[in-house]
Amino acid sequence: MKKQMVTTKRSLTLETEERLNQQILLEGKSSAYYLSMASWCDTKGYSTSSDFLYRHSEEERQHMLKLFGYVNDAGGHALQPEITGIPHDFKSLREIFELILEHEIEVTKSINELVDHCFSIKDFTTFHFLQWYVIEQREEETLSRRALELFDIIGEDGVGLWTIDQEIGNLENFIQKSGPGNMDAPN
Ligand code: OFO
Repeated sequence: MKKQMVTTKRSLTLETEERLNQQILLEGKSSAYYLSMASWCDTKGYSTSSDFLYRHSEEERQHMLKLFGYVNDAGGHALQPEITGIPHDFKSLREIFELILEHEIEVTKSINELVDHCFSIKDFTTFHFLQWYVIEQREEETLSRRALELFDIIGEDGVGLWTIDQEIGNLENFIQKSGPGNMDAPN
């Protein structure tokens, strides 16, 4: 039997609900991925990167919960995602930030497709809700790009890796202060 697209009691379509649940899965994966990376850094003595990634993992969980709230408030059902296949071993600190950038680009694509879908079916409420994620993705990509630049600028020899690890701790401040897309930034 064909699924009803819009119930009489809500405007969120079943397709949009399904897509939002896919995004929930992706945010949950981000959280698990960064938690695994944080733990790896912890065992290797990269304590600043580890703290940064533990915080980042928690932020991703909040991104997921924000979607839970939206879907359920809109009359849908947010589903606890099944998360598997998270790696536990990494080659280097640099590889971690390369993987983060790659992953965040995937997340950006997914958000863009979701936004595009909402626009095409004139679901402007969800479209509006998703703008927060659009801005967030720009910041997340910038953050990982800045992290990778540290490896090129500082170099990994001698105390290089130690210095890079320290500098990773300052990245969030840098993004908050200097991001031109930071809508909350004072003029
Ligand atoms: Fe949720 O921003 Fe990264 O994945």
